[in-house]
Amino acid sequence: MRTLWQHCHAATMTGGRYAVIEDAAIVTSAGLIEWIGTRADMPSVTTDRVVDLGGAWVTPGLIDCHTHAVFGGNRSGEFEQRLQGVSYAEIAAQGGGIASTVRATRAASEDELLGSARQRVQALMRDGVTTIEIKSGYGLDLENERKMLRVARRLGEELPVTVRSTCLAAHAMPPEYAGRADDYIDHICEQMLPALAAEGLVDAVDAFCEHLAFSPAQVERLFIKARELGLPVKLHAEQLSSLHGSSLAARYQALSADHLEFMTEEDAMAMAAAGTVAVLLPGAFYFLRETQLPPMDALRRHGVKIALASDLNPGTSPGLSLRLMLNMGCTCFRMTPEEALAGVTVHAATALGLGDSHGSLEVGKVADFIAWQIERPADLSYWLGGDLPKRVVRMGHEISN
Ligand code: DI6
Ligand code: FE
Repeated sequence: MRTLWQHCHAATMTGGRYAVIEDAAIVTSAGLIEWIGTRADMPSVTTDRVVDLGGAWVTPGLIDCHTHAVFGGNRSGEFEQRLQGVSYAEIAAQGGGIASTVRATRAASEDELLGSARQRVQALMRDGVTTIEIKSGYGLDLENERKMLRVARRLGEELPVTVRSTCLAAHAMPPEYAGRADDYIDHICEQMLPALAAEGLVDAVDAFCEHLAFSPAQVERLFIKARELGLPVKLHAEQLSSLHGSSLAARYQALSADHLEFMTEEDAMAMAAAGTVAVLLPGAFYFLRETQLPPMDALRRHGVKIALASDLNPGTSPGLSLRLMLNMGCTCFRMTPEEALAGVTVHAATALGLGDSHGSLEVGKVADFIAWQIERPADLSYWLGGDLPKRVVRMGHEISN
């Protein structure tokens, strides 16, 4: 079925930048964009259907390229403790933090995890998200990491959203390996990752590179294994301190390095040279009341692609709105609304290895787009969340949300 979508303006995001077509027409067919341009330039084609978008602004479907959407329980009690002055590190030292979510996730059945994650993913979808990355990392053993990754796959099968799954087994130390981080990394490399990859559950491999998690040397062993298995890598780096994990990620042609508040100019240069995307997570910055800002000027000066994501997780960013992250990217990190929009479309696609098929409105790409009833694209960053009127098109078909 060939559909013509017209009476709209399009923010195409082609070439990795904010680019606009006024009075645009979009022809979709077989789930792909067959033609896009100004209505005046449209060649005469026969279409099965013509849709009037009522003067809407069309953007690519939004992409949330960093989430931990699957987990058991929640940590609102720890939020209250932190408001009383207890730090994230102190809570972790008392057996809370990631460890408490690991206990709750292990205790939950696959169907229970699916049920709670479905609601969170649907909340993101109501914001115009058509592609989402979901990490494991609260199971920390083969059986429970598998359970999380299976939930991620099932969400992609049952909801109209494209899901990329990332194995984050190297997120924290499982209690069984307390004090034996190198042994746990060996276990991931020799047992867990090969098994999960063979089951088709892993699209990318991630790790948490930090003093309270894994060292650059341990992460590198994991990256070598990922390369052997033909899997791309990404990394949580420089969130709380500077270990140059982002430079390490760049050396392994990582799809992305994420967080980055404490990165250096040299890290930015390495990432630019490797094409590694900087994924900024203003929800975690805000929720932890962080004050160290990512080096925006260095990232821009060296031409690093910048993505924005929710980091949806129970400990540091219970963020159910990617559009709220657009606002926070602008307000907290001084991004422009154009940069923020590129960060949840074209650069987010690259951060997931989907740059050839998603993230911009151009011929041959998947026809995922949102027609927003807004006056200007900057409105997407301006409102603090909330449900903006819109129509969501995924793979060329309008879906209700
Ligand atoms: N960095 C984060 O912000 C989350 N994971 C990570 O590596 C925190 C996850 C949690 O506290 O549950
Ligand atoms: Fe994260």
